[in-house]
Formats: sequence, C-alpha cells, structure tokens
Amino acid sequence: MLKRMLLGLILTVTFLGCGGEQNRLHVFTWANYVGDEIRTGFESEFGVRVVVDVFASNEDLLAKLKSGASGYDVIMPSDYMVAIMVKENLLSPLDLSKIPNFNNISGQFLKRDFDPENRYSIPYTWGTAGIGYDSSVVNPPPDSLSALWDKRYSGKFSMLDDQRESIGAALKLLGYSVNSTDLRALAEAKAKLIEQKPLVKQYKNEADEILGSGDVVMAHCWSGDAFRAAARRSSIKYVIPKEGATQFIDTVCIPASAPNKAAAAQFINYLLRPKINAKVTEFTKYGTCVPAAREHLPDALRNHPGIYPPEEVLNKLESLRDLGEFTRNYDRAWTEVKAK
Ligand code: SPD
Repeated sequence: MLKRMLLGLILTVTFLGCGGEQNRLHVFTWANYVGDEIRTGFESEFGVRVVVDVFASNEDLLAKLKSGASGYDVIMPSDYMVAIMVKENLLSPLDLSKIPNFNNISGQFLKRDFDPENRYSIPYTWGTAGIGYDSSVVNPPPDSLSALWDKRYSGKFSMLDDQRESIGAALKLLGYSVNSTDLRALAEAKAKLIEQKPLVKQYKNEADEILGSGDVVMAHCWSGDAFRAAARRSSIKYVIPKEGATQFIDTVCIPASAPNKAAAAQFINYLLRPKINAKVTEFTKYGTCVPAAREHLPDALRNHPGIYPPEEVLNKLESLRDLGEFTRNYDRAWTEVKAK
C-alpha cells in the first residue's frame, strides 16, 4: 500500500510537472458526474492530470464531437447516443485487454441493442427520468406526469432541457411509447409541451442544483440528481410516474479522435474497480453496474429503493432508442417548442 502511494507520488510529481498532452486526460461528461475524489485519485495513482469538462445533453455532446477536433479522451454518452455515434464513426473500438475490470460488470448491463458486443461502450451508471419534488410544498405528492401540467405549480417547476426526455414525457402522458415514430403522436406531444411552456420556470438538466437550492419545488429530472438534491434538502422526494418513465444506461467511451487512448483505457479500468465504482455511486447517486461495488456502499445507498426500484416499477420503464432518420422530426419538434 505504502509502496503504491509512494509510486503514485513520484509519478504525480514527475508527470504533472511535465504537463505534456501524454500526461493529460480530457474527460467530457455530464455535470456532477465525475467527483473530485475520483479525479484526484486517478491523478495521484497514475500521474495523469484529469481535466473534466461538462456537456448538458447527448445532442450537445454529439454536436461537439461532429464539429471535429474536440480533444476529448473519454466521453459519457447515454445508450441511444452510443448507437448514433457508432454509425457516425465517432467512437474508437475498445481494447478490452487494457480493461480487465470489464469482468466486474453485471451481464444485465452488457450486450444491449445500442452496442451488442460492447465494442465501443462500457456501462457507467444507470437511472431513470421521473419527478423530483419538495414534499413540504408539493402536496399531495405527484404520482402522474400530469403534475407537470398542473397550473398550481406554474412558474415553480423545471423540465429537462433534453429533447428525447421531454418529448418522451409528453408522449408517455399521452399513452405513447417514448420511441414513437408516428408523426401524429409526435405532433400531439409537441402541442402538449407548447401548452405546458408558460408554466415552466426553467428547462434545465442539472436539477440537483435547482431542487437542492429551492429555486424550483418540482422538477422533471434524472433520479440521481433528485437524490443529490435530497442530500442537501431532506424534504426532496422522487417518484416514477404511474404512466411510466425512461430508464437509461450512461456509458464510458473513447472518441475516435482521442489523443490519449492509453490513458483513457486506464481511466475506464479504474472506474470499474469495485471500491472506486462505489465512490461513483456515492457521488452521483445513480445505480452501479458493478455488483461488487455494492458491498462498499453505505446501507442507505446499497438498497436505496429509488436507485434500485422494485420489479413492478422497473416493468414500467422504457429505454430510449436510436430512431435513425426519424430523429430529425424530434429535432424539429423540440426546436419549435423551445422557440415558442
Ligand atoms: N448529473 C448527471 C446526469 C446524468 C444523466 N444521464 C442522462 C440520461 C439521458 N437519457
């Protein structure tokens, strides 16, 4: 242990001092997704400086990568976006011999339709998109997506600034699939979001920040972000609406253009160590894909019913899928909602 720490210190002084690109790892991820403990732990053990930048949505990440020369070594797209990026040749195939901790991942998160052989992606965390709310204000507790159209909360709640998630919520409320490729269903969902718009205080993905600060009393948000807000303000609760919700797997990938693929693989392997992966859950409050990480978690997180919902709730969840050419209809609908 002492030897490893000394080696880490020597590497840190040597490599961080040199400051060359070889000794830097550029991570592009969601807000509040890679904690400082993870970043500095990797830096001191491997002598590679980790620079973390954040994006707000999968579509923003895609646009950045497509614009070329991003300089990122590690990115964290969600499930359906992996499929899109593979088609666009934006990802580098993974060399699993450099990621032996791949074996720590539970089979239930592998070989999914968005990357059937896990050639390009490693699962990072998983979660859901539901409703976070301040139970001291929002009463009775919401159990339906219709709460997000309730005039009593006008100007007091936020929606995800995410085209697939927000259109998905409207589609679900109307009884459609979040992956609908029916133009009429999409038009209805768009009209529903336009009807809702005057009530919405803010479109924002970092709901942990605005729910936790009390800026909004209710938010269409991702589960972990609601639980992060609850750690700050104990009256915050989270519910999966009765109509159902989306479930996502966020992944770790190496862009085709990554300057430092070797350090990227090292970082991914590091994230998959059970103890480190448990720290990811502690920080993000999303579900782990590494079963052995759960034994390193405090009881409250190990069996948290919101992070690991029961079977009857899981059965109501739907994953977002790549919709191919039809995606442009979602792009257009979302632009129209935002422009109103
Ligand atoms: N603060 C971290 C948020 C991570 C959200 N993942 C988004 C999944 C989108 N389908």
